[in-house]
Amino acid sequence: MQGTPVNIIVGSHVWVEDSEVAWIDGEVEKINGQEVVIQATIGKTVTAKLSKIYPKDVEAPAGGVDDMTKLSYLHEPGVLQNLKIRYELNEIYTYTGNILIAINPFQRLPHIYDAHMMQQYKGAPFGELSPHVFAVADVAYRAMINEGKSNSILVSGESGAGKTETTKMLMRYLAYLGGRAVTEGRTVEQQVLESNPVLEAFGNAKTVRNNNSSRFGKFVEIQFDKQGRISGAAIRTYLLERSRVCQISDPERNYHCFYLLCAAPQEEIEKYKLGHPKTFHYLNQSKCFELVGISDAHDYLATRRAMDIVGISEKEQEAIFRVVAAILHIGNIDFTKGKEVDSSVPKDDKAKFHLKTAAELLMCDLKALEDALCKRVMVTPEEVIKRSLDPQSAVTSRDGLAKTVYSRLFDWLVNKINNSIGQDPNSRSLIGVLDIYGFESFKTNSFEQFCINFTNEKLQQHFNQHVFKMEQEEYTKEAIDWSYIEFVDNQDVLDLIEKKPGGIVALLDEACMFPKSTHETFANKLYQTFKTHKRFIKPKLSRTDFAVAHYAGEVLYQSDLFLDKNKDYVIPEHQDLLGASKCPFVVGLFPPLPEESSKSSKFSSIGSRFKLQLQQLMETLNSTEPHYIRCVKPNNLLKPAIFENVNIMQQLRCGGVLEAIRISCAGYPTRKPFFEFINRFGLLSPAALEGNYDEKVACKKILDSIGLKGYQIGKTKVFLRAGQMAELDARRSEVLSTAAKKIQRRIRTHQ
Ligand code: AOV
Ligand code: MG
Repeated sequence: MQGTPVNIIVGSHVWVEDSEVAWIDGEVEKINGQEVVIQATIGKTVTAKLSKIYPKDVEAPAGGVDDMTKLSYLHEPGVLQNLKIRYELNEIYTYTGNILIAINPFQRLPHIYDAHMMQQYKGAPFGELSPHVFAVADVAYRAMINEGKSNSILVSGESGAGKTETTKMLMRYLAYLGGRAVTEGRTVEQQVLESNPVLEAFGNAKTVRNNNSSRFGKFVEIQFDKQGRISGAAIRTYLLERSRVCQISDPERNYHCFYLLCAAPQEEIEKYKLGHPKTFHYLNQSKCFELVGISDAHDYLATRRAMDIVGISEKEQEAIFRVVAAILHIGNIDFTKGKEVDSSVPKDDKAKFHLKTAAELLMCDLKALEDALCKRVMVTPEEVIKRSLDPQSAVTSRDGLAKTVYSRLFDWLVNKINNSIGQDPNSRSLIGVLDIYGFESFKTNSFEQFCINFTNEKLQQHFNQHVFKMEQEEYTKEAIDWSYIEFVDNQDVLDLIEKKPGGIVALLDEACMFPKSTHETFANKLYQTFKTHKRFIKPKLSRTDFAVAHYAGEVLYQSDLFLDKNKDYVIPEHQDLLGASKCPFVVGLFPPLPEESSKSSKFSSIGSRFKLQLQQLMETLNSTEPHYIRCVKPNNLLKPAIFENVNIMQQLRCGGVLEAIRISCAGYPTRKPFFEFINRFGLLSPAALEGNYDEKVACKKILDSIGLKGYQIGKTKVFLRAGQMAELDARRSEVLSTAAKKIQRRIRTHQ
């Protein structure tokens, strides 16, 4: 960030770091060498190192500025203060150049998304109206129409920051711009919009961080025809969280659809033999069944309506919910030891009832279902034998079945929606909207966090390159030399993860293919291979954990489940069972495997497939003009009007906002139009303003008069290096105070 200000003097207004609230402001009282004593406005006296304090812009507008690049001092405390002032005024959007920062209001702000607003933003030049998601969508749309080039809008931020809400707003605005005036039946844009509630019902759940947390990543590609009307769409999804189907902890919930179905009209409850969510093992591991302010019964009907609109037939809907109900019943099949050694059987009548119901709903053979759960087929050279599973293994098998069925169901929905909306082969260009999980670092981090953080490294690289490019463009426009701006890339972390051969993903695949591997041998292999890698850390006290120094911070990963979670493997018994269902819908979820792979239990790697998906995503993004929206979660209580400084600072860091500012600081972070510059600093060199002066020449004279080096004069603005604004201000205060003293002296001599 901005270099150490050398021009701090007694009386300067400054920011000083504080462990609790990140930054506090105050006035310099004393300077002893490198030590500065500051009288903070909150009342206390603080002593800090000169290198740790930053100048405060006392002339900053009271309501903040709508673009960070308008700040006179571009540094962390300035950025934070600006966001805070604006948030208090319910101005949740702020630009940093072309990046939009959106702070979750956690309340419906009146009118900011209504039809009138949409109308106002339509075609308005960027930056003319207050910062808004509509403005970003509008720029993307105009750029697409005018240049015929595809655009993308990348929305990021941590869980609960508002990505999905932002995405929906963007889609609504694009549908408004690209919709047809006259509608007959279902329109493409309507279908695109209604895909959201359907995907949310099956892919979202309440978590500790967000009551409506998306448990998958999503890239929606909206296609437009020559007239700029929406003509097709494609939805790509990434890594649905499978484990949630069987395992949840208080106070979270499972996927919404389970609760919706339990609140369906009585007729359906009877048909699917359902009851209160608390009667199902997959739901009652948590005590949370209801969401405040949400009616599951209402949402069930709303989901059915949305399904109608996206083109899922009545019959298909019936099958979908039948499968959802079947999963709940599967979860209630408990096992106990059977007569033979290490075998298992349904525990009691209740377990038998659920087994029978599950078989009926999936329309498969009852005995075959029981066997698929409790037995494994062993093929030896002599014979085929059925081996029994102990109760513990039967439960694992059962949960495996539930997870597989659910994830297949989710994929089916995505496919169906895509087919039903349809792609436009003649589409001229598209706008892609990305709503993907932000950087995660929890107490325990597993394979999922690894993939998520890998995604974020990829996006971060894309972001850096873009920001860097934009900076260069601005310099070129003003005819400024930018040859000496450098920035540090995160390519080394990406190499560590995805390099082929030898990256972590490749080593994980190797471990998965080698039957004797365990997470210990895997971890050891990592330790050996990356002994000297700057981004890889072997923690001292662990034999299986490893840490990666990501751009947003270090994350410690627990390797225990990496091998298991990387294997995408449907147990052949499960495949055979459901492939033989009498319900065409269920069979459709389990299409027959190609001859070869069904014989051997060939492993397919989730990590490698995900890597490939990311590669494709990056290729798509690289062929578009990107726009960035960084969502910020102001507090962890999910409540309005609470602005937690330290928390927000951390997110700005992780989201690359500070990095963008850093890149900008590496060049010329402060830009002032000539007339503004002269207004503020003319008094430093009154001679420069004599007579009929040229603004450009005057600016140069002022700067030279105080011996500043390295600044540049553009076509319309002065470009200052980091810290130079502070230097100018310090000189200005000196001049002002000398002038004041002179006046006082004069008054005294006259008295
Ligand atoms: P996320 O998508 O970023 O989290 P959401 O978009 O689901 O977060 O937002 C979380 C909640 O914040 C929403 O349910 C709303 O209550 C509220 N919210 C967000 N944006 C707004 C807004 N512009 N106006 C009013 N309320 C808002 V996750 O999916 O968990 O990463 O996986
Ligand atoms: Mg979301």
